[in-house]
Amino acid sequence: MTPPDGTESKLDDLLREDRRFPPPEDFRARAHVSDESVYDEAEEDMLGYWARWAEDLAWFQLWDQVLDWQPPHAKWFVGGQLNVAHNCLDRHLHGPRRNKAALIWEGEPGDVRTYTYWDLHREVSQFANALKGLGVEKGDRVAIYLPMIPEAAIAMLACARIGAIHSVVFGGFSPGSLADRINDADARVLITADGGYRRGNVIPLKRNADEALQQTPSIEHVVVVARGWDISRTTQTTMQPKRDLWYHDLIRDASADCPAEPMDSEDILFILYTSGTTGQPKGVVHSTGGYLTQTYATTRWVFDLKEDDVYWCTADVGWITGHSYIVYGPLANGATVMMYEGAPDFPDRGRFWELCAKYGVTVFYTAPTAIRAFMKWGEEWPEKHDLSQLRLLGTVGEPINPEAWVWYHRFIGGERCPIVDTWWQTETGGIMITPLPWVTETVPGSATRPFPGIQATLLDEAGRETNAGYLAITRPWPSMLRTIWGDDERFRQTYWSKWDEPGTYFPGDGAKQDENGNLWILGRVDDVLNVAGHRIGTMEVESALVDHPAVAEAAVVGKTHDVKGQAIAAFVTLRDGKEPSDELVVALKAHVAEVIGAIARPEAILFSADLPKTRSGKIMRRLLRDIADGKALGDTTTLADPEVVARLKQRYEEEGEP
Ligand code: 7RM
Repeated sequence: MTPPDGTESKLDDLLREDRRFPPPEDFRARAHVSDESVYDEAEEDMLGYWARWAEDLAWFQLWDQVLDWQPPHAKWFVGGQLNVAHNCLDRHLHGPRRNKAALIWEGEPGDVRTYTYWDLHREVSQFANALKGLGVEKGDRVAIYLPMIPEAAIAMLACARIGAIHSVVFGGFSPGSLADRINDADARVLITADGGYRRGNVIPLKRNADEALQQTPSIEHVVVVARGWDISRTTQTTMQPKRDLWYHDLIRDASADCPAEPMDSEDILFILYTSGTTGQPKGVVHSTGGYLTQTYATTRWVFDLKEDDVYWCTADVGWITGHSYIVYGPLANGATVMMYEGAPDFPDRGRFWELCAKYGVTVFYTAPTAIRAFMKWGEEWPEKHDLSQLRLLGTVGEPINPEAWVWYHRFIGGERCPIVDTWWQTETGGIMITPLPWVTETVPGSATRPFPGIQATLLDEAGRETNAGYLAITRPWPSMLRTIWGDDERFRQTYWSKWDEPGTYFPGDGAKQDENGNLWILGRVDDVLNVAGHRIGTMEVESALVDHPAVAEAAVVGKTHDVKGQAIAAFVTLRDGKEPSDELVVALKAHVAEVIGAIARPEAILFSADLPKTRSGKIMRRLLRDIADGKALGDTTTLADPEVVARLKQRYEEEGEP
């Protein structure tokens, strides 16, 4: 295998990690379950085990068959009927939970809204009726481009209620990226807002959407949420008569009586686009019964959520973590979910800890990149606030370095909170590899072992088991992706064709297993970058660069970054007659941000008259990564022109980061 750059030495450091953290006794004593036998029970009867989880949900019609597995296509709970919104809301209205806070939301400027389960059910039902009024029917696609406001969850649940398929597009994506996603899914309605707050600024979402809407013929209506009382004025929001409608106008007139549509277990719940190894993001398709079963189960066991917990996942709803662990998993559990709109350092670097103290957050789930930023800002920020309510911490999105883990444990968790390092992907829908905080002895940097019922192993190129190689999932799981929207062939090729053995899923990550059986996920082995926990395809950035009139060719690689994990470095060959300049560096960075979104803005751009290529014309990314990281050059004998690299490397060292 080709391990991601630097993983060998990184791994040696990791495996020297010998600190062990057994589950605290009091935590174990109060957990839903505390018995290790759950692993064996799941192994003995995998289908019975998942069926027992599914039985916790409310079904309109029970399934006839737990699993129909025709690799790579799986159907879970075949013949069953249920509705996700019904499970997340209606089910909780009959007992004391009806008056419990489902959602506690704080905007960046400090405005607060709390929705009980009753409130949330009412507003979701009203909005569901409003969508119906706009002609949205079961199976139609609805694009959602919203900031982190309650309406994001409401819109998702409203779609689920009527059987419309939502496609949430992260608010940081550009108009072009939004348009691509709308067009790929052929969405009829777009739900957006006049703006959203980020680090004291207003992101003009409707203005971006208007730009996207120039090239999205399928959109019939745009629903606009008025985020703040003066945002529309500052962002100069304009409404196109008939097409554009204010959310509050629709809600005002809508009935709160909207029966939940009975959905087939395999009906599609949502599409979520994610970066792959080509320039085109993939529309990952998730269905209903299996997805809800696994997100429900993992939320319950990994976060051990109880009635009195206040649970906060800091992800954005535009990512899978927001779908599964802000909205569906926690609400299916009847939990109280905290949601925050803005940046962690606004108005100061203590904002997250202030929020934890203010709302008494007990379970906190974030990303390693955020933890590394907190570390850098210093422990004086968390120390200013009372974090004594916290009882469990989680991380997701990228490998966590042991230093960050230990810092998180000490300064956020007060050395009393277990940490769950959860490995999973957009494609897996739910958590796959994770400690169970009530039984697992954790090791900083290791996601430990598969969740009960999940089977993962490490394989080499030839498909032989190994203790260092590619991560592989060797059995179907309920929340697995069902296909790529409109491209089942790509689904087969990308995930199910790496090895001959049918039904072996290739996630694209490298991993090692230590002598205790703990898994250490090392990161991507394909051309996908992980920048601050966001997946970005090198090809996407390359296409955006080549789209600029001055650029002939571009090669993009990840460069080690102490906070973001990886940063984007681009090697660019200019067209004849174009000269390298500082202005062009600035212009190219801005161009990429404009084409894809700010998350894809390269950190470093280096001009080069030529790029290192193999004799067959493939760009040698490994060498470019070495150069970007300032490492010694690897083997260059397969290069067409070894001189190219030597010159590039010398220049990079002389000029440093432009
Ligand atoms: C949930 C999410 C998926 C990729 C995945 C990995 C990396 C995620 C961990 C991790 C090491 C972890 N979905 N990744 N979690 N690597 N340890 N606990 O992040 O689709 O956006 O990204 O993220 O490389 O393939 S995602």
